[in-house]
Amino acid sequence: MSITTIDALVVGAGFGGIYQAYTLRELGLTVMVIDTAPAVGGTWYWNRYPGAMSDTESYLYRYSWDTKDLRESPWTHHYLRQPEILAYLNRMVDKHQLRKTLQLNTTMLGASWNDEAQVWHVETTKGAVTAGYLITALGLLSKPNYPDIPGIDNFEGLLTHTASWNPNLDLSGKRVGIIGNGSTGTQVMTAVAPIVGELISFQRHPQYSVPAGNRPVSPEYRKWVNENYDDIWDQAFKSATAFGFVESTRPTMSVSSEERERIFQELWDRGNGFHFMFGGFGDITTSEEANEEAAKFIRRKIGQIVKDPETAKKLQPSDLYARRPLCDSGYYNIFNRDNVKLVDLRENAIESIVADGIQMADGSVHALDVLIFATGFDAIDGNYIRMSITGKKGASLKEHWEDGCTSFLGVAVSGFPNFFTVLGPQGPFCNNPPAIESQVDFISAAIGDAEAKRRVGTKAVLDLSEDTEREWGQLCDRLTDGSLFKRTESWIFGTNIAGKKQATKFYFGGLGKWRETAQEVIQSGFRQFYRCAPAVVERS
Ligand code: FAD
Ligand code: NA7
Repeated sequence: MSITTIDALVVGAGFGGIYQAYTLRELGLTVMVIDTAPAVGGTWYWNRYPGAMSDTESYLYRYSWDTKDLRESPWTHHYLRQPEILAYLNRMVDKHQLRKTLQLNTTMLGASWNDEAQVWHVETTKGAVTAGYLITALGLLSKPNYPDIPGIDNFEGLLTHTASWNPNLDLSGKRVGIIGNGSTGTQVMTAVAPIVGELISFQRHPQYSVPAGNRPVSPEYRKWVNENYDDIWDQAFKSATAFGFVESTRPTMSVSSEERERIFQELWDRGNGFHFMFGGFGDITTSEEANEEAAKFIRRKIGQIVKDPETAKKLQPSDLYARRPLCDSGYYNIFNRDNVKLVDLRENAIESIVADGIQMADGSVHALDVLIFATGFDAIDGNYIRMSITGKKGASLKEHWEDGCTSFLGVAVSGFPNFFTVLGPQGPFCNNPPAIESQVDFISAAIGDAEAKRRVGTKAVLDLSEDTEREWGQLCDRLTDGSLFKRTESWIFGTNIAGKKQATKFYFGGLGKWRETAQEVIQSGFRQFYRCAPAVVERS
């Protein structure tokens, strides 16, 4: 196989890889983007299951820089469905002539840094690539998690994961079982309940979910967004979550119980999970008492929506309301349908998967034609640690991350020169497109700086100092002190995967503060990357 030599190799053709290619090409570099998938889109190519939808308002689930596209291609609803996002990303690729940078159906197998030649040697399924810069945009939720349930291979029906969905799959009239009731599971169930013959939700933990509030975009709303787009993005980039609202600082218990109820009701009627969790009160994820108030409100709603009291009880969580907040388009209502059943795995666990369905601990079998795994992802570092990426000292990234995955700003790792990650570990916990954009802009600014130095004959390799990475990791850890998220099992701290250690996988300081730190690094001339023993500016 041939060796391709280029300036920069970008791995992943989702939101991150596409914009990364765009900015590097603007710097005048030769760029190649590879992806395992046969098409661009990343998340929005793989997750083509019925009901797949972004839970970020549509005007903020896109790039901020192409405002012309916003005005010329109006969206119809407050939330974007998967086909619209996929079409949007394809439009961006075509409009900005990026298709010729793509090499699809190509998987990166591993990479090693050659310190003498100062290049990365990357092995792919289509041959070797030598690149001055290696930028991975492998996705934070892109390695599907298949739970270890005995008998998976015995199933004679159709078994699929939501993250590798064949859009031609027809579920009409079928007996469908689904394991997983997170954001994905609730979306699929809500979408397919009216068309399947029978739907069985095998539920391990019930979930707190609030309405998404999806509705058509009115002409007045659209006019408002068009006229205020710059200010809207400015606010989002300065905020913590970048979800288009000002995060509240009001303590939950500072208002009377009637006022609290009124505020929760207003948030419920407006819709959006992040808005419900962070828009009304400032301590839902840090104070147990406040958390219980929000939890009680949602539990009460479930009790009101679901007619059968036994089913309602099984759907009401009793643990903390402290995972990435869910929102839905009528999830609880589907349990009022005759063809939808709930199996509580805490009462009767799955024993094994058998030829015609799922066998339970009590010996009963649920007969199924289709079994859906909506069991989430080995998030953040999952796609990294399955490859061998070897840095300057010969150690692999997997070894470097043995005690937990760390980075600086979510984009760089010490000892891995000229290597950058988009949405890598310890990046901001927020709406992802603006985080991606901020990180890509930072990465390209760093590469632009190194290239400018190289043009005047200075040897410039971007190699992050160890202290900087350690200090950022310590800051990320400190920012989780008192967080209720940490006490709940989920992908956010990596505890959804059997055998994985809990690790601080996000920077919880907010996107606005992340951007301030990134700006200071840029203004310092990237001194943290040229081995000058800098100090990270602490913000909390
Ligand atoms: P991805 O879109 O995940 O793309 C990564 C690409 O890398 C994939 O195409 C993959 O094939 C490729 N890849 C991985 N490893 C290799 C390899 N070794 N070689 C070659 N290619 C490789 N975020 C939000 O902010 N708001 C939302 O509402 C929201 N909704 C979501 C709904 C679902 C169902 C899911 C799964 C995620 C959602 N997310 C949401 C998160 C979403 O992943 C990000 O918003 C964003 O799409 C990530 O883009 P990305 O380019 O970083 O990664
Ligand atoms: P999540 O949020 O990780 O949810 C996975 C679901 O799968 C959740 O309900 C899990 O139950 C369930 N699960 C996982 N393994 C098992 C086993 N072995 N048995 C039964 N149930 C199991 O993934 P999603 O895809 O829904 O969402 C991920 C993110 O994508 C989301 O936050 C958005 O950002 C988009 P559990 O609750 O752990 O008991």
